[in-house]
Amino acid sequence: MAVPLRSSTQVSSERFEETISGENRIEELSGSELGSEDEYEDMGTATPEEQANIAYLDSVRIPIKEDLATSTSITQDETLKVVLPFLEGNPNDFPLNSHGISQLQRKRHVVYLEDALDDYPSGYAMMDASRPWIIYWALQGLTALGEDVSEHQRRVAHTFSLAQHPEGGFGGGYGQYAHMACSYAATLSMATAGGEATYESINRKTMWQFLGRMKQADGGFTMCQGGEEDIRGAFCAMVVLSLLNLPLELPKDAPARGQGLTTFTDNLGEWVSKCQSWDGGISAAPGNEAHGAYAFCGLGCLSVLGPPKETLNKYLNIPLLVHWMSSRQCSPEGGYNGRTNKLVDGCYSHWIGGCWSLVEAATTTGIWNRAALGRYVLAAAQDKKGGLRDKPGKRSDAYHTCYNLAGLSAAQHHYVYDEGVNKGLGEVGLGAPFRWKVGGIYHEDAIWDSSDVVGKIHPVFVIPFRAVFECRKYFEDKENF
Ligand code: FPP
Ligand code: K
Ligand code: ZN
Repeated sequence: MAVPLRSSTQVSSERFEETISGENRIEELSGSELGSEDEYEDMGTATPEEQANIAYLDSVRIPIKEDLATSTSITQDETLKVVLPFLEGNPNDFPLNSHGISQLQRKRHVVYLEDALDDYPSGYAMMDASRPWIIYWALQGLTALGEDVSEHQRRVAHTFSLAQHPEGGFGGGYGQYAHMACSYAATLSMATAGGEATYESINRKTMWQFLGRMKQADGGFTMCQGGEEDIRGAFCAMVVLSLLNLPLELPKDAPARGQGLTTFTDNLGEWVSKCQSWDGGISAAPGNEAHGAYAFCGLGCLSVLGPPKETLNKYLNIPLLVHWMSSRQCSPEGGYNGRTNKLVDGCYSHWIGGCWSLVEAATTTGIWNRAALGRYVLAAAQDKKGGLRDKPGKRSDAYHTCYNLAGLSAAQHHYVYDEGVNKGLGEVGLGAPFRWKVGGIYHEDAIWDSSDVVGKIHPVFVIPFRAVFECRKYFEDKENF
């Protein structure tokens, strides 16, 4: 892709240098100043797609900068230097779609994720406790790319039968203590792989007892016995209870019963409410700094608890949350950061991008740029070696592959909460998440072609819709544990 005269990279990078050099800041930021007509004529033989990319970046303003350099402003400047070339040009030499953006490299990512499900060298031993996560990220990423993962059913069931703790819940592997995050990732993995034998390998009664031991008197959940209480626990517990159709009554021996609680949902909405911080975001626990990953957990938890329109509006200040979420979309990068004054990162394509689906079911509309997010994922987050990444210069991994793709799906699909969906399923007991459907795919003003559209992903459970409905149906049809 040779661009004679003046490459797109040069055009915007020069402006970027000018901007960070500190002179004429305000003038440079005033829209039309960013690109004169002459410069477009200058681009000579640049293709229409390349010209469109340059025009796009010229329309995206670099925020007003102060003279004071801090470690925050310095790392942000360095980040723009590594990201911009991928938005302006095509350093990966990927084939481009009809909008001049890198096509979704399905094959490379499928090979990458299949490999992530394979053996690991000894250096990865420290990752052993994260095995359920790695399996979940890989399986979920593969389904987002359109792959059938049912061939992995037996391996998945076997792996998790070893990681299941005799007293309930899942650990990272054989002999490890049960943990909320492992139980969440294990449940999602098994639901995604599907199949009766896989479902039957889950001991739902001891899982229910494990979750009962995690419930706290203030309404929240701990991550493990004696461990930290945070909003991940609240979300993971709700996901497992709902997908496995477990009873909402606390087990007889649940410690929280001693403090007057009787159900898993007692005081839960109130506890999540306390996690919304002064700036509108949601934090791990009351009083902490708001963060994208915890925002998704909070919204997900409330979206399991009941219809988002009811629960989100009841327990959260939505206008303030929308302001905080909108502020997370980085300009000109297009992707999201996870918290104020931090850097764009592909995983927040989901942790924040995915929040919009839930928030938009509770209020009229979100305030975000779907195309800009898609642009970041396709142009900057795809790794030439396969898999997706935090940002250019970082290695791809299963986590960033899964959540970049989930975020891309959120940008591309209109996920709709509809009371009329799935009549007969989820009529009692945490049934709200079974009311979602796809309303349509965004194509107008989009920067993706049909072949760049990833699969539909359930906005609360972040696994395929089919897996969600089949799993819940299977456990609704069972008489008891
Ligand atoms: C900050 O890391 C990240 C966190 C404080 C928490 C992240 C938590 C999750 C991704 C998972 C939660 C979800 C579930 C379902 C258990 P950082 O300081 O390295 O990154 P940053 O600079 O982008 O904030
Ligand atoms: K990060
Ligand atoms: Zn990340």
